[in-house]
Amino acid sequence: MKINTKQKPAYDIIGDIHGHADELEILLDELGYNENNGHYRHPQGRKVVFLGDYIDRGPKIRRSLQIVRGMIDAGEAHGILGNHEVNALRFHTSDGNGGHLRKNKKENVKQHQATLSQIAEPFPDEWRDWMDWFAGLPLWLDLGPIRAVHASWNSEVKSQLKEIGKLEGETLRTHSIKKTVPYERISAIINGPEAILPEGFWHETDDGKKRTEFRVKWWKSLEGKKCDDIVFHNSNTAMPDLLPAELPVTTPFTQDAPITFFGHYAIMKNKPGPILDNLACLDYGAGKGGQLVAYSWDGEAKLDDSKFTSTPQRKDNNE
Ligand SMILES: [Mn+2]
Repeated sequence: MKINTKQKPAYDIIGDIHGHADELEILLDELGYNENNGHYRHPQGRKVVFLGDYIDRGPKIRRSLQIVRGMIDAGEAHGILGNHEVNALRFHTSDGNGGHLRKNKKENVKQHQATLSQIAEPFPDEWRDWMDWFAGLPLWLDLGPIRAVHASWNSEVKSQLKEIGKLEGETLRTHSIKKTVPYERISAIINGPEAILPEGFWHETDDGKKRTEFRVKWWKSLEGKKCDDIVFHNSNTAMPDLLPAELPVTTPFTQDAPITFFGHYAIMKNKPGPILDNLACLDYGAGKGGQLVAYSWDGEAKLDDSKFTSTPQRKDNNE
């Protein structure tokens, strides 16, 4: 391979795909990638960073996985784990007591149904291979001037999990028991911190579910804030002025931190943009009728509004 040492690394970071392979191919094409020898690559050597949540929800999960893995195997991309891949590993792994690490109950089956119907049931051997591949994906990526994580960057948890290795066998089991420290560590990274609304309050999610937990803006200090200031979700329900009784501990994100990209939060807005000069969420709800979004990074120290690329919103958008 010819290495151009003068060429600075340039990355296209892509948010949660959730089985929308057609949108992924439109986006890759728009970003200048071409499919050659079975995988996409960029003629100028740009690389893709995928932020996890490749599976569930969409119509072409198998094709999405083939594109993502094809690029990673060929050295054209990096990819990290999303909560949906970790959930899948748990869903299909025995807990040693006749159940599974993630209960195969109705709501969990529903969340995973598209993957079950499209891959796990028709191609069980192939599905085992996909799961083996998930297990070896990293929980975050630190590329120096930029970093990537599925939901929330947490330096403390990152140092605690740095030796975790492949998410299989005993490692997967010990990190899959709810209300334990190892489970919470993984959760901090792939689900992000949540708070519980003050007693008597709930909100309705865009799936129509009533929830008392809500996702918080983990890059802010939460002390002394109202729920409205710290909530990060797409609920239409007004938040109470009262503060939750207990708040998760967050480390406020500083201006000198490397540029950090994350997904997971399904922002249902038309115009993508950064949250801070050095922080951007790239999940604009492709799995829920929204857009698939990329940010093209070329070495700049501050994120730039004009460097987001998105696919159009689909007609099945139920907003
Ligand atoms: Mn997610």
